[in-house]
Amino acid sequence: MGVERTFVMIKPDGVQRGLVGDIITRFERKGIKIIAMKMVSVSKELAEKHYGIHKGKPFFAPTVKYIMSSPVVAMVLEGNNVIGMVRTMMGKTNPQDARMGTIRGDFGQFIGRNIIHGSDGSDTAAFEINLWFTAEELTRYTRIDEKWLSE
Ligand code: IDP
Ligand code: MG
Repeated sequence: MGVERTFVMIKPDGVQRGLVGDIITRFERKGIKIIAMKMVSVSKELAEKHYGIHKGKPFFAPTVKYIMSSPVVAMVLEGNNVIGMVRTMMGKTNPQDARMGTIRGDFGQFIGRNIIHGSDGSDTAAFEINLWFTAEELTRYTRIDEKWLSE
């Protein structure tokens, strides 16, 4: 709990299918703050580092290829308990198992095309934010609705 940061990536299928606006709108309306955002054409080196934890698994190479297949939107989100909240908003890894109302549940059909990535814990969030962004790219500001979000 407390204020956290998480790394989120709208994957190539999310960009190609025109879902960027809808996905970002969900985070904005939840009151989650975007502190960094950019489009990235992902290199093999970056893709393999990002998915390094899955090296050796059968889906490693296809997932690296998928993430390099078209630009992605990379962002850093900040807020209370934001790591878990984003995972809840994303839904389960396999869109077939993800509940309706979640991003993967509403928009996806296949585990290998599941639209969005979000860090799964505080250690991976720190690793991924550092991998994708420089310190200068992380902005600091107060949203005007912040005082209305908490008791
Ligand atoms: P997560 O994205 O929900 O954290 P992970 O198990 O960390 O799920 O897997 C990372 C990514 O690898 C998934 O989001 C998906 O793109 C891909 N992936 C995982 N398992 C499979 C699979 O069985 N087939 C195809 N792709 C998979
Ligand atoms: Mg994961």
